[in-house]
Amino acid sequence: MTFDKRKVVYQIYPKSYKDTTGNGIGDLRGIIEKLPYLEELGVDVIWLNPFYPSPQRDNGYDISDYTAINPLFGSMADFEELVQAAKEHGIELMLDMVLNHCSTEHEWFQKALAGDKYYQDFFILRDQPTNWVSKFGGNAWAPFGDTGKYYLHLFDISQADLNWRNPHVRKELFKVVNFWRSKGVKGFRFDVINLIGKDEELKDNDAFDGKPEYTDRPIAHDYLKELNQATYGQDEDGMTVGEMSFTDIPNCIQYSHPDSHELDMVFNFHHLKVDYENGQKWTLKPFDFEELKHLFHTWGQEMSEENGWSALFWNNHDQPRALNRFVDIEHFRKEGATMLAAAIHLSRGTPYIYMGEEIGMLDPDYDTMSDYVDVESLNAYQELLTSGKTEAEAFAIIQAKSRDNSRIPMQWNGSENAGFSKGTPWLKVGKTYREINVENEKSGPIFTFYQQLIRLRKAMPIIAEGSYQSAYQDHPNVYAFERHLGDERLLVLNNFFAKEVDIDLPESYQSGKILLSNYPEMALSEKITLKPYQTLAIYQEKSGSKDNCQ
Ligand code: TEU
Repeated sequence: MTFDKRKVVYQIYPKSYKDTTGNGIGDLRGIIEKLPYLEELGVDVIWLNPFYPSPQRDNGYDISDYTAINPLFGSMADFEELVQAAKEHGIELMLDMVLNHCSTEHEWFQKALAGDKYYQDFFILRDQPTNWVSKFGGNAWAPFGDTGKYYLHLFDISQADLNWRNPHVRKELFKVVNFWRSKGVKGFRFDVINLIGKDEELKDNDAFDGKPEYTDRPIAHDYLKELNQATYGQDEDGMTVGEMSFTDIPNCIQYSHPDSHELDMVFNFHHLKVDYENGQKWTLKPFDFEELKHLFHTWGQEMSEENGWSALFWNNHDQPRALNRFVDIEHFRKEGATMLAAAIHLSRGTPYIYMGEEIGMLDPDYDTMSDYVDVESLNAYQELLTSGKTEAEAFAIIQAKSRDNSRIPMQWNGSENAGFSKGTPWLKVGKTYREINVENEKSGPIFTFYQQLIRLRKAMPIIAEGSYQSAYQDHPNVYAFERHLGDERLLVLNNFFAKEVDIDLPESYQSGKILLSNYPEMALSEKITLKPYQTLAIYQEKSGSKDNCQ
């Protein structure tokens, strides 16, 4: 059975959601406490970032024990209670499975280091490093103890890549997924899962820091089929999503096509690189609307035609807030937040909401480098200085691009520490929490708009199931698409700019019904004007006409 396309996922970064113990770190009981809030929002699934034992070099993506709870976040009893309590609120859990690599503190790596040959074959060891660059900076290989060999770490030096070619490794990892299934978990998010299929022969490659040597290799698809069969493929109503690093459309179709029996859906990141100079993250550039529009149209169209399925998102724990990147927040935070939401929730795919997005949270706007803690940001700052940037220039880049931007504590109210913790938060709260917080925003336009989007998706099959058709492709300011289901049509217009823009409406939509907008009702006619950051969805129940939206 295929997953339910009416479902909406909400992502929680447990470390920053709600601290109930006063240790400054969010915990599982904090999530239990907030389930009524999540039910009110209307979400169906919550994806939790890793909460397993970990030295926290990469905030839990460096796992040292896959089947336990890090005491920082609570106990296994708390987890079991969370699964149960969530169910009572109509919510399922989705866990983060980091199966491409484990922490060098994991017993597998420790045994390997101690000379155990069986466990040495759990890792990717070579006599000579290749020229591949780690995603967190520097060479991707590090000396393996004093053996003279090197181990591969595509991420931090403390995250050793696992050798999926070894069937024992696959068996161990499948056991992990089944362990959590046995706890009642039906959703899984697989971290960088398109990197698991490294070639047997590892070669130097100057292109893209070596990425083509280990990304989207055909064998990754084989491993996913095997994973599917050995674990979640047997579940009736689960949901799986793969995070695909540096990927392409044909592979994503294959990963998510129902006949492939690999995954239900895929994340890709191309649309979040449209403000990168020459594809480089640690640069400053205003976003390129043409590129964004082109990417959305190409992915939307091709995934629709070939029956692939995308996870749709603007924010996650690795990205600065989309509001800071795409919107004039000084003047149009609310309009921008709601427009961005509609552009995704009404499109074809499964929408993901990252905690705080539903209240229009912003980047923290820290004042000094010492407020940042993320390993990637700290490495990047040093590399920027080495490359000749001044401290002020390097800091401005970190401020705009750091992953800490989205990891700041959730803003619950205007009291100290934003109501997140009674202790000292592990990461400083953002500057805006006295105004932007759940207490203030819950009856406001952003939160209620998200509720409406979630409700509409459940009520209207065209939103959950309809095909995707690009519209107004040449419009310089508007990203627009149509959804088709039988005779039904839905046109969604999104003005990405802080100014009014005109649209010529085809006849069939002039008599349509406005399903949703982030501005008060307007009359439909041949020519309409969209206000700054306006989103407008027009529904036509029986479109007899073949009018094109140009
Ligand atoms: O991120 C995958 C990834 O490719 C990152 O390099 C991402 O593009 C980058 O962080 C953006 O700057 C996943 C997790 O989401 C991330 O939190 C982990 O650090 C990473 O895998 C390693 O497990």
